[in-house]
Amino acid sequence: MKIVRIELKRVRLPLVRPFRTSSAYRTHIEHILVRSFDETGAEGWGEIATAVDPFYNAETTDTAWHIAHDFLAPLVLGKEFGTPDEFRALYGKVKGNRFARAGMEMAVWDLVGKVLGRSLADMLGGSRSQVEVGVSLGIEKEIEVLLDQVERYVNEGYRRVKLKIAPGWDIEPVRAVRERFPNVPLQVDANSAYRLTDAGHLAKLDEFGLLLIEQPLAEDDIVDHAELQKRVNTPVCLDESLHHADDVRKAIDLNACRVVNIKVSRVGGLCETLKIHDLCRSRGMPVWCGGMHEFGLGRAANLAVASLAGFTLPGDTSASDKYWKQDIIEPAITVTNGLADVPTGPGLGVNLEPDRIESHLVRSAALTTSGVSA
Ligand code: OSB
Ligand code: MG
Repeated sequence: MKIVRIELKRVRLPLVRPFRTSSAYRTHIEHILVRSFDETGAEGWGEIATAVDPFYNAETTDTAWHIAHDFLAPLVLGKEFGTPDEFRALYGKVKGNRFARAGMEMAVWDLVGKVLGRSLADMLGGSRSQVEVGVSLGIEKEIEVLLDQVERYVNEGYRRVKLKIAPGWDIEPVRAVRERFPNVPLQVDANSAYRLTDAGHLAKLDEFGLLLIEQPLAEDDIVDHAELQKRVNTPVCLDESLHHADDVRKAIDLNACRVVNIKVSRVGGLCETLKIHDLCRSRGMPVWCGGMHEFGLGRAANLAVASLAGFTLPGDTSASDKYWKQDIIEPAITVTNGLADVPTGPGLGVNLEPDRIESHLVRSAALTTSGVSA
């Protein structure tokens, strides 16, 4: 198989509700859709799920455009490959920039699945037809507003609640939620807002019976997290710090975490996701599937990933309507009683809505084996 044409489409969707974390405030999400064609005209789609700012990690939607357009596409166009692993080797010399690489690779998995008539979950080796999902709730101005949000999603059946925390918005909101909802499975995400010197403060979260505390310390750290884990009882979970399977191996060896968040984007794609899943399974490390406010395309990929046996904790893949008034796929992703169906159609198994993509389009480009065509 060869990729002979790649289209990039930057799409901007408004969030139904602004989302605040310790590091960013967002009202819109801008992701790049990758549409790849093989020599027979078959096509596959992927999603580059970057933020527009470098506040989660170093990549942005602009840098991902640059890497995909100026490096990844030229490296793969017209080159023969058999499997997604062989495809990613074509741009193996590109360092970092894993969100851009993940979106490129996703389009090829979709394409291969469509050609073979196999779903992504089937190709990955997934073993469930439905997955348990949770919800991720941003920082609010008032605790009452947060409590209303928790109530809404608990009533909708979500299997666990994740609260974003930051210095000044941590012990109090967590205590308030725990008092009102004594039995809800609860976890928190700090998006790297604390330092090791805050260990004593973070240990105050121990009394709330949290499932985990996600990425309390720096996004480029593993070592301090190991020290922190000795000083708090709540299991530490790493997100930002884990870029690939070797990072995960080191984190496990150092006891830097007791849970791993796997994000397809953050680790550079589905091939690396599988490697990390297999490693964690063999080491008895529980994993769950994180998210980056994906549109329906990336959301479908997350559900396929979460169908793998090692994903034993509910993920962040909420229904489309938690984020979008109108997703770019039809039907949208839905959640009933805290369960989402793993897509069964070929490839990612979703139907894109071209009109919706066009009406939210910010920028597009097309590249072929003979260069840039539009
Ligand atoms: O750290 O997990 C995170 C969203 C954007 C960027 C980073 C994160 C998140 C979330 C929400 O927590 C996950 C989702 O619902 O997509
Ligand atoms: Mg996180």
